[in-house]
Amino acid sequence: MEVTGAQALVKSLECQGVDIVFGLPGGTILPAYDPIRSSSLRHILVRHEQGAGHAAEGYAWATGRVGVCMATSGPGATNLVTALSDAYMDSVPIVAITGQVVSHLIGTDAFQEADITGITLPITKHNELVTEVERIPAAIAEAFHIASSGRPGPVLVDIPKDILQTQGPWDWPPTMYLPGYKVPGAPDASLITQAASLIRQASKPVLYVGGGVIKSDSHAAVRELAELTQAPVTTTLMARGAFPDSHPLALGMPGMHGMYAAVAALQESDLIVALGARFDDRVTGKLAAFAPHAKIVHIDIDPAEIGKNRRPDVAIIGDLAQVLPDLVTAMRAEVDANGPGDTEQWRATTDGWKHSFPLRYAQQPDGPLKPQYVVERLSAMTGGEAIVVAGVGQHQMHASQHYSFTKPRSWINSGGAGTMGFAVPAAMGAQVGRPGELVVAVDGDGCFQMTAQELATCAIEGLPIKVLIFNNGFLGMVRQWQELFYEERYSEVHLGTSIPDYVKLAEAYGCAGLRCEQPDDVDAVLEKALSTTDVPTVVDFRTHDAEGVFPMVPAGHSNDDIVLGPEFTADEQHAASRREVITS
Ligand SMILES: Cc1ncc(C[n+]2csc(CCOP(=O)(O)OP(=O)(O)O)c2C)c(N)n1
Repeated sequence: MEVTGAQALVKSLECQGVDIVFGLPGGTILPAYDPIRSSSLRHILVRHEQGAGHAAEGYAWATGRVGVCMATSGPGATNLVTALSDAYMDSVPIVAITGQVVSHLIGTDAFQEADITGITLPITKHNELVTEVERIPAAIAEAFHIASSGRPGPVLVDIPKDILQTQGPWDWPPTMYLPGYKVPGAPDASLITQAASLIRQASKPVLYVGGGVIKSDSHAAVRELAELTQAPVTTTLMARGAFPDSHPLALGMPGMHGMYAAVAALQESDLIVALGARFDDRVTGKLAAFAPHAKIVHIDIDPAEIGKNRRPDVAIIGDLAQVLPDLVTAMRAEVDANGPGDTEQWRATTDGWKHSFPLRYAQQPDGPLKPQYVVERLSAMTGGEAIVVAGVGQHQMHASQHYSFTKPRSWINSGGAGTMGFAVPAAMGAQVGRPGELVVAVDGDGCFQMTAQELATCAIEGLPIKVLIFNNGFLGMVRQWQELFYEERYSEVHLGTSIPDYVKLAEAYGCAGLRCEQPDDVDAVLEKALSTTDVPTVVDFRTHDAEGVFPMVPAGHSNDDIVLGPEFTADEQHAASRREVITS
């Protein structure tokens, strides 16, 4: 059977099981938009291609499936770049399809020409400029295979307009030809035994759980391993929700704005078991001073991560979904043969740190309204059951710290790239992927203004996301750094709280708009927002403009230099610096 390239593209997407595409058409991708009309695909017309990219990411984070976005050539394609780079940093499986100028004009500076495969080469797992119509089915099949297998990531397929218009054969499934692409196979059993033996012998083990645990859906095995070994567990910014925060073994998030107990436990540990984590600088602080006494077991699907930042003692390359059940079995055998490891003393210490140096902030009854309080109320009122999506900045850290996560795929954020503007479109994508569930974006006033136009998309498409703007009138996180490291010389961080009027803006976009200024009103406003399901809702929370995020390890410093923050006394800080436990 002969079809046009455009038809082959759309049929390939259908055969691939795609039902949602986020996109915005233009000249070169136009041929593909015609068969979309009569296809089974639901196309969501965004207001900006960056929104399509982040929506595809949000969809992928929330569902575990590949998110798809589509754009025209030139500026349409370059508007996807930020989202592709974001997806690359956070290993999010998305496929981007872009139109390209007609083949004979490539390289002539034609109208809306951009070398998008060149531009995105370093920020995609793979990309391809399709040069023959016959390639389309295989190019799409390969794109989905590469995006979703091994360490997931973004793939871009660029198709010139004439190729979309040319007739070619239709055949599915196509033969994939990926001679250079290898996904790790079964893990080495002897290494798993070695890891189990190290874990049993350790007296201060810590499970360092990264985003790979969520991606491989291995949270249940992590819990088994933790309970079997009685090792405390830290969940990185990428892994929030992989282990319930209410679990007695949970230490919370490590790193620059991590819980004191998580940071201290890694520093003092004699064995760190890194699971789908990458020893990112925001976790390790000054690398040379990170966890100086710890042996490392590093399990990751990407061989490039092994030894990249910290040399492991045992390295296991493989899919956590395969490795972890084997490790749990080996651990049981180890415990049966040699008895359980002894972590009692260690547990007492880490529990002591948790109780001595918790998150602390002061909400006065008459205000100003603290962002931490809003997150805590959100957490309590949703029972940790919402899908929380964050922007980038102080609000992101407050959300990650103060929301008590109960399950995986309930936290979606831009971890590696730190992309302001991520929250609204990513929440949109999450809502598309999990209709009927409660999706709440916690956003900053700065971030929100970068992609707020997708509220129109949400309103029109019937996607009742809730957007909680933490309106402190500042680019708060930058303000905090200027306060701490530039002697309070504030430079270009003041946004002001009243322009735009977020309530009116919400209404203009067909959403409900609410405002909350006082702590006493938080519950009622949240209640109203959470129960509004016919339209998206935006809440303008007027939050304290000078609130900082603590604890904090200053960038480039050792994690030993962790600062508890202004709510702690000098004596408490002193005790924390010496890793004491306060008993009174
Ligand atoms: C696209 C982009 N530009 C700049 C930055 C640098 N940056 C990081 S956090 C931040 C401030 C964010 O302000 P806001 O959204 O109001 O959140 P807040 O920190 O006040 O909670 C900035 C400018 C970034 N991460 N992303």
